[in-house]
Amino acid sequence: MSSKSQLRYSVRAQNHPNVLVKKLFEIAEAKKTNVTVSADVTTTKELLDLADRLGPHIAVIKTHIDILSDFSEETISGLTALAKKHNFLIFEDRKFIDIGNTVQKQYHGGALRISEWSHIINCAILPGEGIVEALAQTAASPDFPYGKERGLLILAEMTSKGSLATGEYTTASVNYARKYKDFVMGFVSTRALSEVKSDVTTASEDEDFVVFTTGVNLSSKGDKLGQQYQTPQSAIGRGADFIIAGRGIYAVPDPVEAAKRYQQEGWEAYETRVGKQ
Ligand code: 5BU
Repeated sequence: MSSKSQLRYSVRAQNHPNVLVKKLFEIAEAKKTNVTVSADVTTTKELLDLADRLGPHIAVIKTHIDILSDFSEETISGLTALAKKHNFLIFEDRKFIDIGNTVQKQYHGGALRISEWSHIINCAILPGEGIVEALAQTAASPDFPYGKERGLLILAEMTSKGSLATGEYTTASVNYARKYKDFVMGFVSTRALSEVKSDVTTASEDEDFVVFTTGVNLSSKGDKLGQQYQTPQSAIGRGADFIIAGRGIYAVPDPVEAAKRYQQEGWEAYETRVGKQ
C-alpha cells in the first residue's frame, strides 16, 4: 500500500495539489467519515430525502442520475443545496465509455448536465487513452465554468464476479491517471494501486491518488447478480480511502442508523491504518 495511505486525511489535504481532493480530505477529517453512500433510488423525492437524512454522516453521495424516473431542475437544485448544507461532494457514477467526442457532450451539457452539479465523475478506459484526454480537455477549457472543483476517477477494477478489469487493464488505468493527473483524482478499485508499475509513466514522489472502493456491505457477501461484498475494515485495510455502500445503507429499515454504523466502522478502520501521528 502507498505510504500516503498511512497518512491522515488532514496531512494529505495540506500537501495535495488538487483543489477538489484537498476539499474531499478536509470534509472527511471534519466530519469524521469516509463513507460514500450509493443512493440508488428511483425518484427525486427519495434521493433528496436520503441526502438530507444521511448528509451529516457521509463525505460523498454517489448517484446514478439516469435511474431517476423524474429527473429535473429540482433534482439538481435540491442535491446542490443539500451538498452545501451538509458539506458533502456529489459523485455521478455515469461510467463514461465512448469516443472522446461523445463523452465530452455527455459530460458537459446534454439532458443530464452532469458537469454542472457533479464534483466527481468516472470513466472506463475500454476506449483507450482518448476518453481520459477528452474529459480532461473539457474540464481544462477556458469556457468550462466550474473551475478546479471537478475531478475524474478511473474505473481500474470492478467488484462484480468475473470482472475483466484486471491485469493490463488495471495497469493502463494507472498509466492514464499518471499522465492526466491534473484532472484524474484517483481510482474506483478494490485496493490501493500506487505499487502498480505502469510502463509509460512512473509514479512521482508526491503521487497521492484517492481510492474509492465499492461493494461494501456489513451483512451480506453478495447478491444474485454477481455483486461481491467486503466489509469496511477489509476495504480500508486494502487501501480504500472512501468506502461506497448502497443497499447496506439505503435498503435497510433505518438508513440513518446504518449510515452511522458504516461511518463508525469506516473511521475506526482508518484510525487503525494511520495509527498515532
Ligand atoms: P450496493 O447496493 O452496495 O451493491 O451498490 C453498489 C453501487 O456501486 C452501485 O451503484 C453500483 O453501480 C456501484 N458499483 C459497484 O457495485 N461495483 C463496481 O465495481 C463499480 C460500481 Br465501478
